[in-house]
Amino acid sequence: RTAGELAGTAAREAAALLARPAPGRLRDVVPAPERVTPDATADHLLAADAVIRVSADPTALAVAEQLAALLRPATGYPLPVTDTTAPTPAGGIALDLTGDPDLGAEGYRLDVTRDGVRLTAGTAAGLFHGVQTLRQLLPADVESPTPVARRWVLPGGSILDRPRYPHRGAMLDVARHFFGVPDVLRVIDHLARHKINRLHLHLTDDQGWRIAVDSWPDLGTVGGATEVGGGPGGHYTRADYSRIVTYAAARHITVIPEIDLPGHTNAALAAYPELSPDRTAPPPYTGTEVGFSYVDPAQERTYDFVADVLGELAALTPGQWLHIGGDEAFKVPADVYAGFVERVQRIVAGLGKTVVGWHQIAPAGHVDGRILQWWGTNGDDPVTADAVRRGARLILSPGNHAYLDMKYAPDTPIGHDWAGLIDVRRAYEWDPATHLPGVPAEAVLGVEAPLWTESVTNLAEIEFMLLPRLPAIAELGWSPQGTHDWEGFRRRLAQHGPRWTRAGIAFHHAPEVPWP
Ligand code: TNX
Repeated sequence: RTAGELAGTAAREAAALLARPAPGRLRDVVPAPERVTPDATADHLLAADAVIRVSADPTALAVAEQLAALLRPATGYPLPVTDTTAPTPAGGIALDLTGDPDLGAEGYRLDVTRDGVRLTAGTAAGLFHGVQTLRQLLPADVESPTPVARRWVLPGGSILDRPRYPHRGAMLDVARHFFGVPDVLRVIDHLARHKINRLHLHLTDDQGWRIAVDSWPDLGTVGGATEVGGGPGGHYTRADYSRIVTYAAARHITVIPEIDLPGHTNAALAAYPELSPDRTAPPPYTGTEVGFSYVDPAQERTYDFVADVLGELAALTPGQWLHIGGDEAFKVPADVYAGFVERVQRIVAGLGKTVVGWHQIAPAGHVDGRILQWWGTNGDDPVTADAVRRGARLILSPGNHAYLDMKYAPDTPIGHDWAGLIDVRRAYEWDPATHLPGVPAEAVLGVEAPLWTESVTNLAEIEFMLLPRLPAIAELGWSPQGTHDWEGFRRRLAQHGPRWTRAGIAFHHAPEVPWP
């Protein structure tokens, strides 16, 4: 569908919603919290003069300001933030950072009573995730950018919540089509809503190089000047990239940048023919084939290039991880490929970062802490299982469940189907702990939903492919296995359609979800 048609659908949904607002329920949270204890006698009416009180800590204060900024537009309430512990009028929201060590690095506790609302956590990240829950418990109108005159009631009871996995990621391919900073920031907002804590940026591929590198300046200016279909492409300046990283960090999301090596490098070769095996610049590539390009693993200059690029990127990236790609280098013989990956892994380790790579890097030797991102469609993968025995850990992105570039159904206007069709149920119905036979559950760090963008050209199309499948993957990463239940999930998910519509977010009205 075109953006116009999606917007039309959105407008109709908005009208329907205004006619019959749905009551909020403590269980309608996605991803499902670990423990929910409703108390129907304890609903809380947010007062127009409510105050947000917060522990005197700058990171907690930042979360309190974010909460106020979320609630002010729709409520029209002033919601002043104060770190004073002095008694304030009843009916406020308290954010308490002194919380219980059991809540871990990202957990929180939410108590809603008639007299007030209290969020408790041991970390600012925990408070932030609790704020996302609070937001989902208010009526969908809370997503309105302008004031709505109504009562703002939170369902009474308490929630205790902690993530199942430390890695809950989404990947955006900004190489096949380039997306500017505002689009990426908006995607980050969508991740934050669902308690996703990693944004993997696929920054380079055959069709474009998207990050400025001072020591190899033509990578961005020449390598970035194309994209699939022949559009103008683009690249991030260092300042652009830092803006993305900072915006994500403020939402407790770590950016994991990927430089795909040694294959998927046509854009780099077009900018620097000296990296190419025949020292000749290939023409810019705007098609969608894979596996034809590679940087020459047989010359030292290539490793200078890798060290310079990863060195600059490491310096710009506060997070712990650098993703080195490694997929589909079909033209590089297996032994040469393994040697190349081992050298690149050592470069990353030397920069003090942890290596992430697509699971094709499995045959290479182990380096401390390395993480494989598994994107297969058949869980019977002895090579990956062997790398795990040698110490690797896994992020699971099974192509036939988590690939958000797959079509929902045969008539989905964009997307691929090489890994099958992925409707919401298929995105949801798998278990990360047991998906790969021969891999112990402890080796799984979490899940990630990649969005490849050969066929995705604008923000509306990104949102259409992301929603409502991203919440399914987010729930697999966050919620305890015991909450896993398709019927419950689709009912909870349905309550989010009106929220997205209210926020002006395009999404796919998947037929298997009972949208209100
Ligand atoms: C495979 S998944 C690729 C990408 C494509 C994607 C399309 C992976 C590591 N490599 O280069 O964009 O399929 O679905």
